[in-house]
Formats: sequence, structure tokens, C-alpha cells
Amino acid sequence: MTVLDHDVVADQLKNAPTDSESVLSFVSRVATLTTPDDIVWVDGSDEQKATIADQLVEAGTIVRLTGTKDSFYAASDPEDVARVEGRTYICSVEEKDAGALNNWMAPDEMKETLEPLFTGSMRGRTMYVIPFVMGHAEADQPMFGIEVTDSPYVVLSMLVMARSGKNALDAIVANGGTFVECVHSVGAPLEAGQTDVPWPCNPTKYITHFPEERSIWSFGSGYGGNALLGKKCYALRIASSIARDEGWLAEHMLILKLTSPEGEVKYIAAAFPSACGKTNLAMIEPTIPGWKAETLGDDIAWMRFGDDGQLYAVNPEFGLFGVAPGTGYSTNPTAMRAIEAGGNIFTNVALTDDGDVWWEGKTDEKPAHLTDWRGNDWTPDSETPAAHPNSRFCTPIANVPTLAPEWTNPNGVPISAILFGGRRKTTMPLVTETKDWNHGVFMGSVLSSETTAAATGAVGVVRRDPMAMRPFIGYNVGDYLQHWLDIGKTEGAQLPKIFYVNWFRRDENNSIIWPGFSENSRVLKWVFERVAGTADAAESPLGLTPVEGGLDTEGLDFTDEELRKALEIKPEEWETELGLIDEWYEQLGDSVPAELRAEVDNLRSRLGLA
Ligand code: GTP
Ligand code: SPV
Ligand code: MN
Repeated sequence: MTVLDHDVVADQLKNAPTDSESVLSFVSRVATLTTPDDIVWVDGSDEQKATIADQLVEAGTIVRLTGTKDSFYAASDPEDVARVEGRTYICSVEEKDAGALNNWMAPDEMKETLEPLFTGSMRGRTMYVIPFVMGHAEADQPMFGIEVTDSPYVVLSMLVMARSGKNALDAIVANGGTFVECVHSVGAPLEAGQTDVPWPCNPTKYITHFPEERSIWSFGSGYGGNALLGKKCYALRIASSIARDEGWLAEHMLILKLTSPEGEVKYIAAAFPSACGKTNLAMIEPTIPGWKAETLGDDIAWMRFGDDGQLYAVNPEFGLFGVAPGTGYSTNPTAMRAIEAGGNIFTNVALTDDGDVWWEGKTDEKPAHLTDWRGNDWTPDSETPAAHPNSRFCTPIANVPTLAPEWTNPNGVPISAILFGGRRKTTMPLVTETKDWNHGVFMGSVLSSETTAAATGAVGVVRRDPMAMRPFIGYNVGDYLQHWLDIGKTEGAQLPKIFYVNWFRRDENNSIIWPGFSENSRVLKWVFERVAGTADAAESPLGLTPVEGGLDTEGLDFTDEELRKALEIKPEEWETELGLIDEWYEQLGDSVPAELRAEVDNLRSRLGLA
């Protein structure tokens, strides 16, 4: 074991920009273990960013684009393209606290497993120290972190995705020096004289969380949710565990502001699983005259009760890490304009011959020649996609032309409606309103979706994904569902209404029935009017459904028959679904709160299937 002696680390820390005991002791502990050649403190300055980008270009990790302003292209190792749920662990002290959906290992055992991997893992590399704050440093309860990483690609991405750098470090120190410790290594030490590869990583991967210590150790991957530790690891897994203790919610949700033609404003949050439409809905351009939508967040919402009993949501992030394929002027013009404004890092999309990027769906017409994400020549005749299905654009949220001004409010916006939804070919109607909070929590607890490329593994398989949080709940799923029920019992709570939506239902010809994308504004209008008390609804076994003519389809080429199919509740589909729900609750076992089991019985009897 080549551990740096204390003097070497002390020397490396000589020019540290802080004398905070907690910060220095964390950085020195990790440096002593991982033995980097050098330590660089990320300050967020343009100058430092430019130096790091130049080094990455030189190393062949990124390519500077000429077609989009201040933007770079990166291609990952083909084995490092998505979150690795099978390698993700919640290392709570007690196994029961990780629950039925998480991989678990005892903290001591995980530390013993990680120690040999991290020992000397940064040899030959620079260790970067990235102080960051999720949400606003001025929030009532600021949420700080420090990520140390040996990946300069992670540094550039974190500078986009989280408020990072000198200001964050100053705020950490000013607030008493506490932060979530985030340690990341690509796990590819370099021997003297060894040449590096463009995307260093390690076939062994561990994405590990210690909820009681509130620390994160990630090894072997440079990719998105595995490596940008402020995002899923902190803002969802660790934060959900903090939120449970403190009585708030950390959720996989977009936040949207809607203004009616009369000027009335409502804020909506929506949870859809990965690659199921959050970024698209967050940037929707309504097609109905007079309605306006503005963006607050596209992936994560932290919701705390305000003094008025309403749930206030903030987006803890600073950037977008959006799915590239399917993003184009016809589907998400707002995202395209944000990308055009520059400052992007694209990963695993395709390169055009004139120094720009392309992905399936960016334009209707395919370029005649590209370099695909694997570095091979590509033409429209190629049999494989040019961009990886989970390729991403990493873009400053400030670029979003529809960003709501409330985005700067450290304590967020009051949420009137929560939408749950997934990708289902059958069974789930376009929209339903749940009867009350518990019924809404039930519908969230049985949320189901076909799997996508956002995580490694099979794509297109229906799985249950409670509140779209299955891969992100940092504790026991049963406790999580109970926590949702408890939130509903909070004294004086002015709770949002909960809806369930499905943009992806198919007809007998396997065509998606609902046009989706900007036309989802029609569903949002109904949601808005239900919350405002101005739209009628009819009882249905699933809750409440639009009355005839209640969903505004004016100007849309959509027949009444198509609408009927989109909203239909088919008894035979629900018979199957109830069986699957029973199986799901069985899998979760005793942890399922009795109140939710009662909801299954109620649903069964409303469907006449009891
Ligand atoms: P993560 O960033 O992984 O959490 O994904 P996300 O939930 O933000 O998903 P995103 O908005 O990026 O959409 C993922 C895919 O779903 C894209 O390929 C979209 O084109 C497609 N999609 C989004 N909204 C709709 C819709 O209303 N209808 C249809 N048919 N497809 C949609
Ligand atoms: C998701 O998978 O839900 C994402 C992308 O938003 S990642 O950052 O990789 O988690
Ligand atoms: Mn996501």
C-alpha cells in the first residue's frame, strides 16, 4: 500500500484556500488514501475552467465544438454509459433500513471493500476539490457538499450542474463547516510514463451511500448519476433520508409554473421515471391560446412545508442533464434554444463533420455522415443509432429561455398539484385525479413504467417505480411510503392534489394514442382547472376523470374516439394490473403501510373485481 506520508499531503495542502478544520481534514484524509500527484481547489472561475477544458481537449476526453458556442463533446467508454443500479448500495447501519429495493452492505464491510480500491486510486492524477451547495446558499437550511474527484470531466460537469466553487466554499465555512462528504474516483491510477485513455474508468464499480454519516463514495464510473455526486447520490438518496428525519420530501420531480389566460398562477411538480418526460414537460410550450408555462426544475424537487401549510418546492440543481435523443425543435424547442445559448457538455451523442453534434430526433433530416458515439463512421443506412439512447446534454439552467423568475427564490414555490406518471403501453389512462392524499400516495406507490436506457439493463420491461424514486430512495421503501402518508397528516397542511398521467398509451396498431409533448398542455389545463375548482370531473374506479368535452382538444386533430381510448379503463387490463399490484406489495412485504393495502381493496371493489 503506497500511502503518501503526512508531509506530502501537508505540502499539497499548503495553498489550500481555507483553514477550515473540517474541510482540510476531509481533503487530507482522502488524499492520504488515494495519493494523487496534485490537489486543485475548484473555484469556479472562467480562467480555471478554461485551463481544465484545455487539458481535457489535450487528453482527448473532450472535443471543442465549433458549431455550438463554448461547448464540448465527450464519448465515454462504451461500458460506462448509464447509472449502474446493481452496483449502487445504501450502507445503513441496519439492513432493514435499506429496505427491499436497495442493495445493502454493512458500513464497515463496505469500507473494507472500498479501501483497497481507493488506496492509491488517484496515483498519477490530479485530485480536484469541488465545494458545492445544492439549492441556494441563502436558503433557511442550506445543503452543502464537497466532492473530491480525479475526473476533470466531472469538474466541468459539476460546474454546470451544481452551484460550485469559491462562493460555495465561503458559504460552507460561514455556516459552520458542515457538508456531505462526496468521494469519487474513476479507479484508474496511472503509473509513471503510462499513457492515459480518453475515458478512464474501472470495470469494478461501486456507488455507495452512508446515510447515517451522510457521506458518498463512488468508484469506477465517470458517468452522470454515478459520478456527479450532488445529483442523484446527494440530492435524492442522502437528501431523502435527511428529509424523512426532518419532515420534508426530496423527490425525482420537475417543477413547472403555469399561468392561465386570466393571469392566475399555479405551480405543479411531476414525477416520471428516468427518460419518461420530465425535461420535456418542464419546458413545455403550451399549444392552447393564452396559457403560459415557465420552468423551475427538470429532475429534482425538494419540498418543505411553509408557514401557510403549503408545500414549497425548490430545484436544488443549477443545470440540466437531459436525454438528447428525441430532443428537437418539433418536440422540445425550449431545450433546443437553451442548448443553442452555449456552455454545453454533450456526452455520447454523435459528431458532425463540421464540428457540431447530432442525435436521433435533433432534426427530421439525418446528416449524410457522422462519427457515432463509439467513434465509428455513420450514415443514415447504418443499423445502429448515431447517439447512444442515454446520451445527454449538460446545459446551464440559466440558458432556459422560459426560466421562471422565482427560480432565484431560495425557499421555492407553493405546489398545487403533483403528477405521477410512467411509460405504459396499456392500462393507465391519459389522466386521472386521485380522490385524496392517501389515494394519491397509493397511485404513486404502484407507479409503473417500461424501463429505459437511463440505467444499464433490459429496456422496455414493465417495473414498479414508486414515485419514480425506485433507484433513488435512500432508505426503506416501506418507511418512505409511510413518510408520504405522514406528510399528509401534517397539521395545517394545505396539500396539493395528486394526479396520474400516461403519455405513452398505445392503440391496437401499437401507435401512441396521445400526441404528447406540447399537447400535454391540454392535460395541464385540466389539472390547473381542477385545482382552481373551475373544471368538472366524473367519478371513475381510478378516481376522477374529465367529463365529456372537459379536456380541451380544440384545434387538435384528435377524435372523440381516440380520446375515449386514451382515457379508457379496461376491466380486463385492470384484472391483470391488480394481480401485479398484489405481487408488488407482496415483494415489499410487511413494510407496506396498512393504509395503502386498504387502498388496493378499495380499488378492487370500485372496479367490481373484489
Ligand atoms: P431523466 O433525465 O432520465 O430523468 O429523464 P426525463 O424524465 O427528464 O425524460 P425526458 O423529458 O428527457 O424524455 C425522455 C424521452 O421521452 C425523450 O426521448 C422524449 O422524446 C420522450 N418523451 C417525452 N415526453 C413525451 C411525450 O409527451 N410523449 C412521447 N411520446 N414521448 C415523450
Ligand atoms: C436519471 O437517470 O434519472 C437522470 C440521469 O436524470 S442521471 O444523472 O444519470 O441519473
Ligand atoms: Mn432523472
